[in-house]
Amino acid sequence: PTPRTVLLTGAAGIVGTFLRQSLPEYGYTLRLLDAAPIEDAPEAITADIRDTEALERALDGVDAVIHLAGISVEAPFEQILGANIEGSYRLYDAARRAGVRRIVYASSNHAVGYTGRPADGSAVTTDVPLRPDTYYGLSKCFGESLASLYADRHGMETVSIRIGSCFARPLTVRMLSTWLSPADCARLMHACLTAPDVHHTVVHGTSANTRGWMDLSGARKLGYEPQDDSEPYAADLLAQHGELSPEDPEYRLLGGAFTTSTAWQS
Ligand code: 15L
Repeated sequence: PTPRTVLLTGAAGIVGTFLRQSLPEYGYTLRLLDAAPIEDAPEAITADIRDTEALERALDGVDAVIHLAGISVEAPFEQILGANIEGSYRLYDAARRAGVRRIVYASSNHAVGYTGRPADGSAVTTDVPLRPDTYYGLSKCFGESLASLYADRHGMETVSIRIGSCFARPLTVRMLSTWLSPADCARLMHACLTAPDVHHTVVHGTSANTRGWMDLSGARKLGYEPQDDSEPYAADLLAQHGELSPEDPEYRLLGGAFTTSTAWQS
């Protein structure tokens, strides 16, 4: 059965804001939770993702969860540990106790950020070894494993999406390959919420980019049909920045500049 009421954690973030706008058109009623208040949604629950009482309230009567909450870039380990690792555990366990069947998790390309671009021009599949490029990426590996555990142990239906780059438009030359348009993000979430026979699965989340190298067959199997392509943005971005050199991590490695990020030292 199609879930009707969906809890969106991290509803104030970039992806959360896109989905707050797009998902109601698919017929969903959204419950919103974020650590930060949401100005145009006074009904949203403002709470830390580790606050189990707030999670119980947020999950009451919910059919499915889209779990976006957490730090979305590299940060010192202690911060990642709290918001992303403990936070995801608290969310999954509260969802289990509340009897929620399905969780769709915003994982990231950074769980496998050190994966190299295939020399033969083929696409990277979702069964490559985990190669996190940051503590942030490491927390996404944890989230995917948590989803696997809760599917095997508790029979929950879990989909982890290794999202490329979800912004209104691609912002860098690398993102011509990794872009997930806001409209395709909604299409993908809808597919992940409604696909039958889900146990635990990991899929990629990008648009149908001409320059893409993240294999979308898993997402397509769930019913995702991307409609957008970053190519119309290519001429402008290339005029501004030029083509990437093959030695540049932005070209060579899936995680791009995250592979050289030193934000964890701050
Ligand atoms: C991510 O996982 C980040 O949340 C986002 O800020 C982008 O940087 C994206 O990956 C990306 O790889 O472009």
